[in-house]
Amino acid sequence: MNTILVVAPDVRAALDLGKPVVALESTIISHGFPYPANVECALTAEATAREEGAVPATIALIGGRIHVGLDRDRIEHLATAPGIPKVSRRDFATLVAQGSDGATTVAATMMVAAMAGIRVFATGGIGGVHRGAEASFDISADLEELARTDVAVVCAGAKSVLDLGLTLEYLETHGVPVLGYATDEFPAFYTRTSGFGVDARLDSAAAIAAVLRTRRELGITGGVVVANPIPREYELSHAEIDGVIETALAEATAKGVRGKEVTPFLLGRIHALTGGRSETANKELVYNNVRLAARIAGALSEGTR
Ligand code: PSU
Ligand code: MN
Repeated sequence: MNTILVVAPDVRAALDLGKPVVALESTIISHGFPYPANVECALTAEATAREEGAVPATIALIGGRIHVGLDRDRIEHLATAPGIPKVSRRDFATLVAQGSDGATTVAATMMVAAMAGIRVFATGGIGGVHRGAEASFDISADLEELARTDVAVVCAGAKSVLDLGLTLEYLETHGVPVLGYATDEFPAFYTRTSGFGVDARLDSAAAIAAVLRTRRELGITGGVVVANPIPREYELSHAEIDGVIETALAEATAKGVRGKEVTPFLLGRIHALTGGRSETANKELVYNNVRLAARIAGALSEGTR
């Protein structure tokens, strides 16, 4: 294990001292954005965590070793090398055993964060129950991981390429709380609203940290979704994004896209169809999530000193 899990020295030092650490994923780098937006997003996300007093730990597989904290060269590699595999729980051991690289999804990043002792993770959007899942059975492994792994995931909700109602039902069944940060509504990634509620509204990072601490005291395991709406100034309108999503979904169906290719395909088409606006929105919501995650990690770390 020690030789497979490579924890960067600054991440190791922060964890040992009980200082705030925020985990970041890498599927967003290899499959979520085109180059060079992916490098910019990854580096700015890390800088944002530091500005807020937390150490960023970007997680990925490099040559079969699980890295917790990446240097710039490795981020560039994940952003530019062709065919980096997308790693979820299912793929993890196979890719490690083969000495492969891999970009970790929310599910795989949660697994690694838990192995390393990191409690808070920031991303853009989580995977969920896809529209038409009653026929395709396409339900993201992110939801199963949230059911089992003790990490809080700060996100801007989920894209409406998914069936958000079914996604929330699934989380409820598996006992995963959806906490709204300063919102009563579950946000839909590009938009602040979705028409669906959250389980509880909490208006400060300290209040969210208190819930995480209480879960631990009570021995309640599993993940927590912290839903943080995109900042108003970067929000897209439902009118602008809904049509694009319908087009992307229709193209995926027409092309017969299946399995782990579905989400990257849809993300790529949305970016291509909306150009710079959705890319800016996507980057900014990530930074906004990193800021909140760093504050939650900070509040947790104050509670333990
Ligand atoms: N949703 C987004 N952006 C993303 C992803 C999802 O808006 O980058 C990525 C995350 O890494 C997430 C993964 O964990 O896609 C989910 O893939 P799937 O639906 O195949 O489980
Ligand atoms: Mn899927």
